[in-house]
Amino acid sequence: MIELYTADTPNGKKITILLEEIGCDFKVTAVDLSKDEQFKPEFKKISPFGKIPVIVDHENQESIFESGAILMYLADKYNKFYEAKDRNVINQ
Ligand SMILES: N[C@@H](CCC(=O)N[C@@H](CS)C(=O)NCC(=O)O)C(=O)O
Repeated sequence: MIELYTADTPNGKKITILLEEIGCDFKVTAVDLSKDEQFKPEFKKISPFGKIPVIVDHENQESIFESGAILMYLADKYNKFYEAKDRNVINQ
């Protein structure tokens, strides 16, 4: 299961959109930026720059930050929307 730490921002929403389109099991954990929750030491263990979005893949305990890196990880893991032959174009 994927856990998404996010807030109501475009960078956060783009991960939710991909997770919905993939149709995989995921859980959302809200991070309240207005309360500086992104700077809590516990959160900074998975997001060293204190930013959302971040995911934790509970299948392998891997955590990933940076929305582009998250999109690539998820598309690769679930083998959707990320054809090997089109990757350079998609990455742009
Ligand atoms: N390049 C990063 C940007 C992440 C980012 O700027 N996140 C913002 C919300 S969209 C954030 O966490 N802001 C809180 C802060 O800077 O304190 C990405 O694409 O994930």
